[in-house]
Amino acid sequence: TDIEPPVSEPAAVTQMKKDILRVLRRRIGKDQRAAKQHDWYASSILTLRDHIIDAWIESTQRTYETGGKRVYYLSMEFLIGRLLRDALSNLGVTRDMERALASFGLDLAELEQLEPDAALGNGGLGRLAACFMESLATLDIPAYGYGIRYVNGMFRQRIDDGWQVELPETWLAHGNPWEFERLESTYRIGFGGEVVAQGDGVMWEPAEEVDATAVDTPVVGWRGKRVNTLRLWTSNPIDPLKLDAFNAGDHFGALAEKVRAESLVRVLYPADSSPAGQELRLRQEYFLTAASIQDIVRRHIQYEGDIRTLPSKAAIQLNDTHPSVAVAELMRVFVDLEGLEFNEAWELTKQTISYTNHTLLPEALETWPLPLFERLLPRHMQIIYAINSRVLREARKAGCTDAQIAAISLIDESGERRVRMANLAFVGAHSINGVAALHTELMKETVFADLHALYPNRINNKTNGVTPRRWLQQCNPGLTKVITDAIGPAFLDDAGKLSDLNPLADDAALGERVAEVKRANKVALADYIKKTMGIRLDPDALFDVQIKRIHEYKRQLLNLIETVALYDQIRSHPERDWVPRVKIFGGKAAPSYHNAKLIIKLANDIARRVNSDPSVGGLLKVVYVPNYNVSLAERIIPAADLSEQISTAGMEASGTGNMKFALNGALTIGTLDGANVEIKEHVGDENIVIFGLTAEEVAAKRAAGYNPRAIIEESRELGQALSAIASGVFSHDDPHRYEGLVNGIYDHDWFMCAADFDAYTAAQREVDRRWEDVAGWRASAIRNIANVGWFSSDRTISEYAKDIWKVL
Ligand code: DL6
Repeated sequence: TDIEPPVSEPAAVTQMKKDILRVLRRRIGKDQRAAKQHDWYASSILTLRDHIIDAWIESTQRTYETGGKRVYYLSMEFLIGRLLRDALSNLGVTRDMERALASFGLDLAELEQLEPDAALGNGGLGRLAACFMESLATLDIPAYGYGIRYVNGMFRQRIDDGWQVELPETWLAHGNPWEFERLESTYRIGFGGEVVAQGDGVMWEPAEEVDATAVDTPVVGWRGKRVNTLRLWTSNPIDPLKLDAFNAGDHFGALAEKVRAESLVRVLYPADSSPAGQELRLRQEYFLTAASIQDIVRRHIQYEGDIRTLPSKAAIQLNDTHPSVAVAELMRVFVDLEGLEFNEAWELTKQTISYTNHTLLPEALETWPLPLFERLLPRHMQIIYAINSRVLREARKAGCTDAQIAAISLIDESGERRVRMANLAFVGAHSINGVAALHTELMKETVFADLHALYPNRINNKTNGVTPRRWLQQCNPGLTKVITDAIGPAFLDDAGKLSDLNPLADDAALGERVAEVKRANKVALADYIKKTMGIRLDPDALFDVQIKRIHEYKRQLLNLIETVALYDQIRSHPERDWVPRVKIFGGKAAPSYHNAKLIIKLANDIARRVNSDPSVGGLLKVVYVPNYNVSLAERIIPAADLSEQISTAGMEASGTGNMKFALNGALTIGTLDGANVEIKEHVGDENIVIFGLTAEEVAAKRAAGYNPRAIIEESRELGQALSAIASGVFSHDDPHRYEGLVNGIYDHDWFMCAADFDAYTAAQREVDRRWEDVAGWRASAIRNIANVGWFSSDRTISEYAKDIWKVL
């Protein structure tokens, strides 16, 4: 490790070089000559991790010393992505690392590609949790994220002949240099069994038990201000090897407990909007919740001594209903283990817990069959009954009707009896928040109307946000540099300061520089697509992007139908001045979601046909990028000109992709749905293209009896596009493939593609018109960047901190 530094080398770089070589030798067991790329990658992370540890320990100590209140964010999903660039950049040592590695002939950008995406989440909800963790550390709020360390995260998507194929994601195959296993933080988690009388009370005697062990990952805030902990639980058998069974020759039986325990954390359920409904999922939810609550209570008792002060020292946020069994578990701890009276326990529980709702889709609201719930968690079932009788008595006293009482009840009695997790979370929380203004209003009017009437002060709004570190600074260094040159670096610490760009929006020189960066990002994306998919793209074409989970309400199908209509138009009117477009799609479908998988196939079928048709003359290209994930988003978003946010109004709770695109200077084409409504208010009507029915109009149309067939018969373009798809123009190998999909639009069109089609095509032509006004487009792009600083997750988290957690 004796290095002679070049004269001009900063001391920090020299030190970094020494550190990397020491780690390589001592921890990886290699010297410079023997080291492979992966060894350098691991050494770089371990070196950086050593830097982080001091700040981590210091942050923890500071919280203990000041006796501060901690935030606990319970989430079944954390969609983290890669951490190397994030940690380097937040610590301000990217350049040092680059130079240190360059001195060994290595390229940091190449090493970064070796890091697997930590994909412990499906989509929006999981990525929001990851942005929140980074913002909590940035705002210097003591916080723990609690989740599950899935061995296989979100599946890897391969596109075979246009079809989605799911493969296991093996992110841990080469180990995970970021994490620390904390064997001392191990808790016993029970399932099943019975409840027995004990003294004056009762005690749960589970039939099965596993151990939950903490595995910690440091989360570094901007400028390294604080390092918080993401604590993921892994499961271990209590008795890993039954030696007597093994010795008796039952080799598999001897390991059965180990296999059962490990299967608990084996996979992330890959459906984002419909509960899996399987016992293993409920076990996972309880496993996460029970381990986290034991950890929280243990820490509290250790430092405060008195369980009654828990609400003043701990704020537990439930990310959707997945961990909402926490309400019953905390009650169980208070009553059965700590000996509190039910009433007091109930007040403490409500003061400690708060809940975020992320969807109004009725099929996404989690419920569990009562017999299953009772078999797995018998004591929790008793507690839920006790809470229910209390709540329903309150409702009766408040004058609720039978119908209202049925809607408020924690038990759905309408068919097979089921436990309603959203109602449990609602009654057990002092705050219930939606994730965008419209969504929050709809919560009050629809799914929670009766609960809201009974408890009118609980629902509040916290519009989502995204971390500008990952979604601007790290993914788009070119744009970050241009902005810094234009308005100085203050926006790096306060995204609201991006508004200083507003007076410069029409400045031609700035417009030119922003456009140059966008073009460079498009060239880089085009290179990637050429290399990985063999499709050549024109970087001067308009890059029109829809990347997100594939779901009918998100209406990728509407975009595809419009693509077919455009394809038709270009061929019929080659004399017109068409704006060259590249339509980029990406996203995963839940493996059991038939129509979503068919939509992926359709996109690929359309792409194959359009891309090989010389008569469109390069005016239209269609690309389906396989295996969309966080890292791909970081590549695609900075290269987008147009952001497709076209869900049926009233169905997308918020969206966060919409914010990332705008922050990177893309214009949005979108409906008045989710956070689009607020983006429009911030960027101004002239800098966004809004079309289609409003949420109110969607509801009214449905109520009045919606007739898509009549609309299709009126719209020539729509009719032609649909019949082309249905008749097999894009599927010669199986002409009937899309008949069912298209018939669905004729027959019921639940997501109102037909109703919005004409407005959508008109909006697309409006986009073309704006694009042709080069200066106008550039000014709009700058106004988008300037006015979406408000959608920083720092703003969101500071609102949670002040209004809900009371920690700021
Ligand atoms: O709040 C984060 C994110 C929203 O931006 C999306 O609009 C919403 O669809 C998403 N919900 C989910 C899972 N749905 N459920 N349950 O990812 O949350």
